[in-house]
Amino acid sequence: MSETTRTTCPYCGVGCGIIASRTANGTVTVKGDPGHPANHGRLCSKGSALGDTVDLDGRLLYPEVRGERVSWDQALETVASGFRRIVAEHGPQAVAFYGSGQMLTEDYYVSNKLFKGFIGTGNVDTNSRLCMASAVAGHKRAFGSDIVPGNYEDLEQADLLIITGSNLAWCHPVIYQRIKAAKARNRQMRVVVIDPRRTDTCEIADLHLPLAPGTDVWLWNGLLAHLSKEGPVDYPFLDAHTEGFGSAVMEARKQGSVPHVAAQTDLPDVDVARLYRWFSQTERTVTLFSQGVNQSSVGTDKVNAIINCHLITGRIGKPGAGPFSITGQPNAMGGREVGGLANQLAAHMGFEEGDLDRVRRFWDAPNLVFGPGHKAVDLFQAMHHGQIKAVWIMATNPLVSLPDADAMREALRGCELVVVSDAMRSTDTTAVADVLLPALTWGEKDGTVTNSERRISRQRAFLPAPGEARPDWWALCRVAERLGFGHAFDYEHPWQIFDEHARLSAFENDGSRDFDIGGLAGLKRQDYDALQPRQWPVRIDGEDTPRLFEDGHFFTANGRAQFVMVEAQAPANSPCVDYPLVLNTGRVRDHWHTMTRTGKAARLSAHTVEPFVQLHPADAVAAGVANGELARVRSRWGEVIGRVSVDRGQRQGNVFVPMHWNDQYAVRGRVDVVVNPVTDPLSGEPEFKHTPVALEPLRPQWHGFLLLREAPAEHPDCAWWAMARGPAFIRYELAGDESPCDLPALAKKLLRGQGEWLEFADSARGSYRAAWVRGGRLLGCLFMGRRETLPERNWLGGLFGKAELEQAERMALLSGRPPKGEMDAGRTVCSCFGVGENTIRQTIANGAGTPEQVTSACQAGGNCGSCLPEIQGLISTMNQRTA
Ligand SMILES: Nc1nc2c(c(=O)[nH]1)N[C@H]1C(S)=C(S)[C@@H](COP(=O)(O)OP(=O)(O)OC[C@H]3O[C@@H](n4cnc5c(=O)[nH]c(N)nc54)[C@H](O)[C@@H]3O)O[C@H]1N2
Ligand SMILES: Nc1nc2c(c(=O)[nH]1)N[C@H]1C(S)=C(S)[C@@H](COP(=O)(O)OP(=O)(O)OC[C@H]3O[C@@H](n4cnc5c(=O)[nH]c(N)nc54)[C@H](O)[C@@H]3O)O[C@H]1N2
Ligand code: SF4
Ligand SMILES: [Mo]
Repeated sequence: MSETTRTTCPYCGVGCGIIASRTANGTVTVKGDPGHPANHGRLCSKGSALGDTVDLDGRLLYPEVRGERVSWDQALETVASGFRRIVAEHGPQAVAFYGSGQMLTEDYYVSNKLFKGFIGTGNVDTNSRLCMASAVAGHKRAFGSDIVPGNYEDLEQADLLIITGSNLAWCHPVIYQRIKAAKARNRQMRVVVIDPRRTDTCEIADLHLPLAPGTDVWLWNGLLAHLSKEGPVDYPFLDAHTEGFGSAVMEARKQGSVPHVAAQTDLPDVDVARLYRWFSQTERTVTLFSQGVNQSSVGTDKVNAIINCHLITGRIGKPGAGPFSITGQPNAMGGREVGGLANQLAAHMGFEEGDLDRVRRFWDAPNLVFGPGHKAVDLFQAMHHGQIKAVWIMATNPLVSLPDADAMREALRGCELVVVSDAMRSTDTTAVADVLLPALTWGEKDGTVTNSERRISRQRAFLPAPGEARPDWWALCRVAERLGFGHAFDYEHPWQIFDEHARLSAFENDGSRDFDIGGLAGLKRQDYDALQPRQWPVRIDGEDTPRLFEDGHFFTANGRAQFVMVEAQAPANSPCVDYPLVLNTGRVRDHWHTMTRTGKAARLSAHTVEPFVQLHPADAVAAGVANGELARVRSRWGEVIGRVSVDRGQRQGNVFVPMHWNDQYAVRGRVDVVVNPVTDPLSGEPEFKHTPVALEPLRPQWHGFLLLREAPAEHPDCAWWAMARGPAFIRYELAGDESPCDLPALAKKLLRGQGEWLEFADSARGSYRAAWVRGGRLLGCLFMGRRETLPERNWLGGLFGKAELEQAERMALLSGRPPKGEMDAGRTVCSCFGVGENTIRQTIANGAGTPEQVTSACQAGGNCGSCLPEIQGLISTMNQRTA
């Protein structure tokens, strides 16, 4: 017997509905909810593997103060008395809250109310500053409020879909699949991808524009100028519903014509012209954008340059037309709704006197803050300067995710009181906390989240609360109580918090504010528990709003959308002689952010096992690095180490390093140590995609890998390692500077323990191999050598799944190769069925010419489909070679 619960995926902003089942023995399985409008039953690789991530391994289960386990009472008292003292001595601006788009709306609401309304500090910001802030600022400039006007169906109904600064295939895979299916249905549909890199998303592109990084405004201004001359211009819409057309177009025309734009963006003239022609010709055009647009020192301008082109053509608020900011985190949208950003108050209200007065009355807030506080990067810099002395961090890991991350670590170390609410015991951030508060996480917590298309869905608990972990709202309310504000925080269930939030959104609103969910106020507890996905605004009439601006009404003072005059500018820091390359950072398909959840799942970890540095072949030659070597990427701020991956899809002059690795998973794997702490002047969003860097080879004396059945108490003691979990083993990639002749001694140190040793040393070649077997079971194996070329790991890893090794396997063990001359499956491509790249290549070589044929031959791609773009990529490259 198993119980099933409908809930929502905790990863990306697609917000897929999930049906989770839990059997009596505690095993959790998940499947896509066919009834949820975001995914209609689909899930991607990360969502499908959720069941593998809910174990309690590594969880923070009890409160701690300075490393000692304490009772909740003691922990809460430490937090409350610390905040009370610092506010008394230095005023409320000396304390801060730093939250996350992974908090539920109810948690977020309470944190904002407590800090802005009762403690009285404006220093409440969130990791959404690192993510959505430029979209928010761009929306506000153009629409007068932070609105994504369209919905997912618009993406399917478009005849031209421009995907810019987004690797949708990896980061929003279910939306990518919906678009791919729509394209298969609608032969007219065209997809353009604008991204300096050739990503898997390009597999559905009719045109890929690998523009020079940071040059988006040139491209869009050029388009605006083109449209203003060649049309179409929607004059009736311009006249009735917009303002600022003339100056925006004048500025854009300074950009010059196609050849000038092409030169600035380093794109072929014909491709720029093609984009402009398609845009001109296609009424149903959607522009979907993400972090390649937002995370930039000119991010807000990029957003408005895009929106300008939709305004001039009147392509907004219509089916299949509009700008579409796709949300990163599951609840970045909900956080914006409650006022989680330092420059918002609550319920999409700002700091104008009317809003302040309204919120003050509604909350009966004694200490309502009067104006905006520090934005994320500034907030940590204010800690560094001693202006902020206490901070409560919730559901985010800033020492991995903020730029200039080592300086941020110093900032936290210098803080008098650092409180961290997390679900995991050991993260880079919990390592510097004074107080640790154990939080419930996905599967255990209960509340709501809002996805990219403004759809509010319930996350429901289906697992018991482990240890002493508690909901985040609960911890906030208990501290509020101790600070003397108990009467305003006496909630017993998230349902009451949601109700208050809904009432505030409708309070004295009368259509003046976009965010209004008054129709969801006054729900009974059972109605809240049963709440179906709803798309805001849901005003008092109770109707959902799939699309906004259909009536041409915007939320600016005069109701008109604003064209914004944007001047094209280069990013803040340019490459130079010492730092000749541009560092771009982002995501891989199967990891989520700082890996605290996905790092637990073997099938997700198998896709990319170590941090990498991807670069163009010409840059590899110039830097003197070869594919598969280790390299160091340095900037003025710090350095990171990764495995070199030479790839023609990378623009020359650019290197890409993933954001995920951190001190828990690798030595010097945190790329944000290298990233410049430059931010967009309007949105405060960091420039994660553009840091000048230098690259150099790292030439350790030896390379190796270690597979162990049990996780060791400590990470290996060698110069470099990166760790990944396998199905029944832990994998370490290793490198060190000891002389190869010391390898046997070093191996003994790494493979501590008893059992039967099998070993093979070839001192002439400087290589060493050992395995450690007990009772016929493989406990560990270690391969070391002068070069990176070591056996593949898959077959060896598979031996850990065996109760007893066969004689032939034992014999073959130290060769690292399957005994009967079989092939090692290679790096995992399909994480659902564990199908490796070598197997897929073999299948293609045997005649499979389409992803469907690959699936039917070897299963790869047959479940969630997240690997289909990669399979298509393998087919294309292999066909190119044979052609
Ligand atoms: N697998 C996975 N999925 C995720 C996440 C995850 O951690 N893992 N995180 C979620 C979150 S919070 C977010 S915010 C989203 C992010 O989703 P995306 O924004 O799609 O992901 P990124 O990899 O950060 O970057 C997107 C692309 O921007 C490109 N880019 C860089 N510079 C420029 C430029 O100057 N102009 C243009 N046009 N493009 C540029 C990069 O090459 C990159 O391919 O993903 C969400 N989904
Ligand atoms: N270089 C570079 N850096 C980036 C980016 C980039 O593209 N490049 N992208 C930026 C973006 S868009 C984002 S969104 C950020 C993301 O960066 P972070 O928010 O720092 O990353 P996460 O790993 O998602 O951190 C979530 C933390 O919350 C914990 N947690 C999980 N569930 C709960 C819960 O219910 N309650 C509590 N209290 N804790 C919980 C997890 O264990 C984890 O420690 O990174 C940013 N940093
Ligand atoms: S696309 Fe994948 S990660 Fe995003 S919500 Fe859906 S299942 Fe979760
Ligand atoms: Mo994000």
